[in-house]
Amino acid sequence: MDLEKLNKERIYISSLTEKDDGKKVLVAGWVYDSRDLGKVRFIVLRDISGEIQVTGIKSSAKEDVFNMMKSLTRESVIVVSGMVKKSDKAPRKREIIPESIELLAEAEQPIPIDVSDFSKTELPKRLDYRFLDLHRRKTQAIFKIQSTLMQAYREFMIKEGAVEAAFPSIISSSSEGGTELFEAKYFERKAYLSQSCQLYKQMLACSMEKVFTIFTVWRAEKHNTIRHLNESRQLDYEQAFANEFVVMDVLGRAVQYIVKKVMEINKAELDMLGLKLKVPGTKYMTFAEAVEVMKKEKIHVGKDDLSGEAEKKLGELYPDTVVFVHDWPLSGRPFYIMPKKGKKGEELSCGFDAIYQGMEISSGGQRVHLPELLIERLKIKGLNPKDFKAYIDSFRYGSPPHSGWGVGLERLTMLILGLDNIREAVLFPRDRDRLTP
Ligand code: AMO
Repeated sequence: MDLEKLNKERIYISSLTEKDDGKKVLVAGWVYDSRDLGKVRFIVLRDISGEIQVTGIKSSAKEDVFNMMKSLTRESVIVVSGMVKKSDKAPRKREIIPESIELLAEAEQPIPIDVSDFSKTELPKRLDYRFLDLHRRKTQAIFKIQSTLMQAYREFMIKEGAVEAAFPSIISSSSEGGTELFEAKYFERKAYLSQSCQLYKQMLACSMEKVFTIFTVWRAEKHNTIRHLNESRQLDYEQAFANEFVVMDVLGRAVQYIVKKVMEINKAELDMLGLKLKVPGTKYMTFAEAVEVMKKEKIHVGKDDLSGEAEKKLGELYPDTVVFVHDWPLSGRPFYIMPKKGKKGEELSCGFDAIYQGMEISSGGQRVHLPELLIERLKIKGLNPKDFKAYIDSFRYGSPPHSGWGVGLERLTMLILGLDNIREAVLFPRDRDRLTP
């Protein structure tokens, strides 16, 4: 097959309309299904845009074409040249009467997983064969939507006047505190895979003011849950001259913009997944207020953390809402979050969490931009300020107050689409047990 010719002449199935009836077209894709009724043979051809029936009639078809229609295996890749014919019985109200069929790649049988719309293959097996699982229209729908989500995030941020940034993934010390770092050998030295671009986005915001990125992070946490990955992507934002309330507002609008774009662009994919979305509202509450709500609901919360159960309850009480919980106790927040005093002198922080559809999608806050305070906060958290010298020193020569947040891309995809496992929202998951494909 001349692939350049194919690219020039090929028509995507979803674009076939009345105007094509009676015309000769070239289509290419995968054999989704086939049926042999003796004198008539059908193939359902699927490309990335949709499906169409290809109908071969023994009495009028070329013999080699009619014979070939019987031998094609499911998921084989073919190019069909033929006439578009109006047909009330066919799913798209039209079918293609083939003049030639070329086999580009034969799919071996049996196919290891069911890729039909009615597939009951369990998630772990689907992930073992993710390349094949991506033949499924439902799987494709999820990742088409995720693509819109990333594109919408970029669009929103550019409209906000933010600059897109690319940060290093190999780092010399922790950026989030804690121990969940993957080690990497860096020549004679020990290095780590980045847990977050936190320190770099802060340094950059102190000159470029508004910065964003889509950044891959690695967390060596051993838990194996439906909402954690060991490698995930974050939508990060950082803004100078801003406190946590300024960036919570940006985050609320970003999520609204993203959901709206998905609703506009991905109507077909949302239909395929049987979903109706709503643009979320926003709600603000302090940590103390959230605790009061949970007391009434008899749900346990930690002294400086909300439990998964509490997040779930907030999702039930405020559906389709981004709930911002702010004014957290300082003890539960990372070293880089700015402290503040509560009304009764209690040690609070300028940190926040955003909860959407019952799960945390983001955390963030105002940062410590004062070197001496940063050293103090690092020590309190049991970290060695020497390991953070370059970071601390970056704030010595004119660094404005600044704030930001990070949203998990897969978490957000999972919650917008109501998926029951985060692995559904990542092409090739990395979790405690999975390193391939
Ligand atoms: P945090 O660690 O809370 O904050 O992460 C931000 C968001 O990223 C997602 N996320 C994860 N998703 C899947 N698997 C994981 N293991 C995982 N860990 C986090 C969640 C979470 O809300 N640097 C700060 C952000 C900031 O302050 O700017 C940070 O990384 O959706």
